[in-house]
Amino acid sequence: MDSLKRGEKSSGSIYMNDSSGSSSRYDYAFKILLIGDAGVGKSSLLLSFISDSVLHHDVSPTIGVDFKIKTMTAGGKKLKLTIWDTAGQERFGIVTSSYYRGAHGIILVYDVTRRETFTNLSNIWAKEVELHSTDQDCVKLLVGNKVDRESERAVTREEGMDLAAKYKCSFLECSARTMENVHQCFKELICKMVELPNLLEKGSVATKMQILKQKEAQHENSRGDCCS
Ligand SMILES: Nc1nc2c(ncn2[C@@H]2O[C@H](COP(=O)(O)OP(=O)(O)O)[C@@H](O)[C@H]2O)c(=O)[nH]1
Ligand SMILES: [Mg+2]
Repeated sequence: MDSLKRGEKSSGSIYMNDSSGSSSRYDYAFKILLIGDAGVGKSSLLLSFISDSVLHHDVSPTIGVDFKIKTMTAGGKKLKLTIWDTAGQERFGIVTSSYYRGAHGIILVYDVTRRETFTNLSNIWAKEVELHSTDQDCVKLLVGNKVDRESERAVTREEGMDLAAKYKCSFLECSARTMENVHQCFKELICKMVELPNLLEKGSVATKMQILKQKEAQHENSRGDCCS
C-alpha cells in the first residue's frame, strides 16, 4: 500500500482500483497487455521494467493473470500504466476477451532463439488480438526478446521487421536479462499511445470519471423507478 501512496507501483492478480486516493492524481490511465508464448520472457520484461534493474534470477512462472502498476510522466502528463501479464492462457488455450477489453496497448513478444514462438505470433496471437481487442486505436508493438543469446538466434532482425511491417506496428529487439532496450519498448508504446487523440480520450481519467458519474446517475434513476 505504501508503494501505492508514493504512486510508484503495485501488483496483484485481479483488477482493483487504487485505494490510496482518488484516481484524479493521474491524467491518463492506460491498460497495456503482454502476450506471446510461454517462456518468451514476458514476466521478465515486465519485472525488469518495473524494478528498473537487471534480473539475477528466474521469475516464477505466472499463474493465471497478473498485473503491475507503474506511474510515470510523459509530456508533462502523469500516466498510470496497468501492465497485464498472462501465463496459463498459453498452456490451457484460454484467452478471455475480458483480458483484451479496453486495452490501449499490446506488446507481442517472441523469443529470438525459438522460431516457433515467432511463427505462433502470426498463427495464434495476432489472431487472438484481432478477435478480442475491442479498440481499433489500440497500439501494438512487436518485440523479439533474448538478444543476449545472439549465437542461438533463430529469427533474424529482418524477419522481425517484416512481420511488424505486415501488422503495421513498431518493432524492437531487446533482452530482459541485460535490460537492453527494455525501457525503450515501453517508451515506444507509450509515445505512440499519447500521440493518438482517440486513445488519449479513452485513457483520460476525467472522461472515465464522467462515465462513472453517468452510470451512477442511471443507477439512481432506475432504483427510483422500481421503488415508486
Ligand atoms: N537469456 C535470456 N533469458 C531470458 C530473457 N528473458 C527471460 N529469460 C528467461 O526465460 C525464461 C522464461 O522467462 P519468463 O519471463 O518466465 O517468460 P514468460 O513465460 O513469457 O513470462 C526464464 O528462465 C527467464 O530467466 C532474456 O532476455 N535473455
Ligand atoms: Mg510469465
